[in-house]
Amino acid sequence: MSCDRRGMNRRHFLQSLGAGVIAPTPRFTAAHPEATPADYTLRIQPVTLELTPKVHFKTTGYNGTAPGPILKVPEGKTVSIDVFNETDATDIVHWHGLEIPSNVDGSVEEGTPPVRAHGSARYTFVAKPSGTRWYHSHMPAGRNLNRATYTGQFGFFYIQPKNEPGDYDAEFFLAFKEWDPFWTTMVGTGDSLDVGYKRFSVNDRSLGFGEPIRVKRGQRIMLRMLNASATLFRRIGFAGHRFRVVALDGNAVASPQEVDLLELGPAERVDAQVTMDAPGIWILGAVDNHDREAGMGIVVEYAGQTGSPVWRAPSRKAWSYPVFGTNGQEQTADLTPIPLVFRKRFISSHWQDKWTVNGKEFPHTDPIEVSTGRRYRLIFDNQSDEAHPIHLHRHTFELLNVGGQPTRGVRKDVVTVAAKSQVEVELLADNPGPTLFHCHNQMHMDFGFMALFQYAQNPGS
Ligand SMILES: [Cu+2]
Repeated sequence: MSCDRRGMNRRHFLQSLGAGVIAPTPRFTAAHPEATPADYTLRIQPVTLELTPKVHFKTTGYNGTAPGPILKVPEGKTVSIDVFNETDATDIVHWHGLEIPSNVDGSVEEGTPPVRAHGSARYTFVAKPSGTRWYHSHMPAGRNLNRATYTGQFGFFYIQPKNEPGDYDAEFFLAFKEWDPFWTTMVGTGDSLDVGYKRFSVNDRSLGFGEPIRVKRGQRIMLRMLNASATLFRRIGFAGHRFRVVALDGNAVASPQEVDLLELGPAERVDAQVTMDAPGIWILGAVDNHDREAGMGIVVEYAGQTGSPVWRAPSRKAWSYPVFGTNGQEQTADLTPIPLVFRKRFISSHWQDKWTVNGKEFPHTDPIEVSTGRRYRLIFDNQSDEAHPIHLHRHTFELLNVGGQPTRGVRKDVVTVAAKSQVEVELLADNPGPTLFHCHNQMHMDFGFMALFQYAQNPGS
């Protein structure tokens, strides 16, 4: 993890001793005489959630809560985070959307050491780039629905830009999450296994049971939203209001637009401003009636207003990334193409499907080789009949073409590739080190949908 010596010190070493847990990795044994405590501590712990009053539900989270604490760090700051694993299973924390070295990124596939059961680790890195990032467990779950992103192990990691525009009166962090997963079969051909959920929430409360978002007429609010689902796409509306989308996956978009409806694949983020100009008591939540009524929503309450919260379905249901970009006519001839073909392999009914990248399942997928400083056109060719949230670690890519529509100016780290369609993105290979590439659907990544980008060794470097 932290090979950076700023992260190793005697006080931390002693703290580790005091807690009776020392990860047997070199960073803890090379103690320094000068001590500094970590900036943050995350404790992986069992948590009991009360999404609705007096109904208790057990999962795993950070620091006794789920979501975990919101980490707010200025861009460019060197941040140290101690992770104590107080569970009986190995885990790891991934810093999603940060451009940091492989050995602290939080992926064992890239070479980050895992955090053993009852062990600890310190992660030290420079927080960048600015924007709405997040952190979450990055273990395989396989058939165990009490692991990884099926649990409450997630939280916001907001990296404050050096010059925060600040043209809003209040900001709110909203994570959309399903709980209590169970195995079911997929509607459609084959009866393959799929995951269903019994409970739904925004942050740690179901609709109607948490504190409302309290606003005043005339305010402008900033909503920083995350789909923390392990497997599900999410459509979100805000009765009586429109979202002005200003950033996707934390990155400012070229053309901010007002929309009625947001769509977020697993791990995607949307930052949207809303002008509070419709006094009342409203619901912001899932467009899907079942999931919203089962808890995926939050009440927005104007000062001085009373009554029951009102839901109205968005009038227009379209969502498309290029709306937030430019026409994308810039020269792209110097990009080296890398085709990545995604296919499903049906195994049998009541069994998980397997997934292939260029014909092979992880860990047998071929490494994708890139060279430092070069630009690539990644061609995500989804030949399956399901949409996939495609994620690349440690890098931000720019959308070039979405289902035949050229664009520029939308930069992301997860992109939803619709069924039987293609998305092309530009990647600048500027962060050497093993880099994980995968579908962010936990079940898909666990059953083959993963590959590793490798940087070529440059002669003389
Ligand atoms: Cu997928």
